[in-house]
Amino acid sequence: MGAVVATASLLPSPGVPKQAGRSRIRPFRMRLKIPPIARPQRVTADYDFYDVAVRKADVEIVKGLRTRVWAFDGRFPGPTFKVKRGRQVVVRRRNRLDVPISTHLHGGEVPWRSDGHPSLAIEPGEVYDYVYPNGQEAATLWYHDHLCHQTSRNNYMGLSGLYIIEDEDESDLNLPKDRFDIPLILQDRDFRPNGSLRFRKTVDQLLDQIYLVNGVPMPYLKVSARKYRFRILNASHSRIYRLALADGAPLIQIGSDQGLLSAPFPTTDLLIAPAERIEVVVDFSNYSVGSSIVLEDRAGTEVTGVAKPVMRFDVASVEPDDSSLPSILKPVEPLLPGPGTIEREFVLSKDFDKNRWVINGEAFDAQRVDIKPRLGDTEIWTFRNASSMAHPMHVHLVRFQILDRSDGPVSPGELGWKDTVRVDPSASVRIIMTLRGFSGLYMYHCHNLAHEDHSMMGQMQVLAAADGPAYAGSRESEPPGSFVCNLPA
Ligand SMILES: [Cu+2]
Repeated sequence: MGAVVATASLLPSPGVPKQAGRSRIRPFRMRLKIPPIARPQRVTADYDFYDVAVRKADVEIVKGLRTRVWAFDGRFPGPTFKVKRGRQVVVRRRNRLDVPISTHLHGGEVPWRSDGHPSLAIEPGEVYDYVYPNGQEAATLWYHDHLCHQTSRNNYMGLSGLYIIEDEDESDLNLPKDRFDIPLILQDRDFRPNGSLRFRKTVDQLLDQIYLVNGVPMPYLKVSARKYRFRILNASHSRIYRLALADGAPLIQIGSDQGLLSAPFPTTDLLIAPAERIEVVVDFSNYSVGSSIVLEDRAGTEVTGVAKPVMRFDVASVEPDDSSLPSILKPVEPLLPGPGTIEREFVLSKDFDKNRWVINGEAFDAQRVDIKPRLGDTEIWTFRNASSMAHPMHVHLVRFQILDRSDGPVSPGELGWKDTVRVDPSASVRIIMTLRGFSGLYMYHCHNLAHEDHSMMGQMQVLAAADGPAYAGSRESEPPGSFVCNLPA
């Protein structure tokens, strides 16, 4: 069965069957779409209320074909939430699909019952209200499906979108905003000749050759000769991109997973693993109207010798630019270990006998609590990769800083607050965090979705602080024994 892919010269894809028939997907034929901003259905004194149907929809991804997706509000990707720090939000999600779902707010400091626990499924026909306090600093978060053992499929089918928290510290900086502040959601996909998504179940990785940005294959974007802010999210299953502008111009990184860096970091080489976010400013004022700049993926070029196009910026006009790029963004105070710092080690490996991925030898079990960190405590976690694949490790609830990598220095672009960290093959990474927010059941796991499903995930029961609830909304969770996490038939 031949997939609908572009010509081999444009998209080198060793091992992938050539298309049977006319190529429908070529780079730079379709315009970048911007996901719509979600609108609250009701605004009360205490919170904004959103009502979102999760349903099937037929959308045009490949020109001239309809693709059936599972989508928030029928959108692929889902609508972008733009919320203010300190303003509580309730999102009601109505499951109109034929399968259970569970929605995680990735990077969100939220009560555990709103965290999308893989066992807290919304069954078909059911409704669930997620409460998002938005007490944290400005950051580009995202929401996506987190259903037990089906996260990979549910995400592939379309269940993800952006969730942006804004605050005054950030808006005071006068970075490029509004139509000059653009999300770029990266996903790779494959399609059957009829346009349907070609999901495959796998334990190791799912890499596809068609790059989508905001659900459009290798699009173009008309820009003005001025500064832009791009919020890049890697929402792919397994793919790690190495992004660069083809002409070697700098991408100026200003933020990572959990908000702004201390200072801008100009680079020509942006490594972004699944679930990570990188924010950049690109200044097109050095280009004349009529010029084009390709954003490309240089991962694997050592082998193929050919970079793959991601999208193209077409400089189409000149516009005034009153935005700023300050040399100091937002100081990130380093977290320091103290006498009471707790240390934990997580060995990441494959259990070849059972053909699954494990943490400290254990596959995920919803009935088992793996660790019990306490609110207010500072902890250092070592992720030791005892395998030959990279693992982007994500910790729910907390934000952390990267202390060191065994295989080289920590990039300046990784020195901000993070919630996901790439752990390279056979290497170790140490992270440091202070538990804050809410007590309850939260997950930590690999964000290669094939690994997450099979079954590189652990469960932590975050305990209330020793001197009582330190944060509003804190409460002990119910014991995990009340959960089921059925393996799919
Ligand atoms: Cu992994």
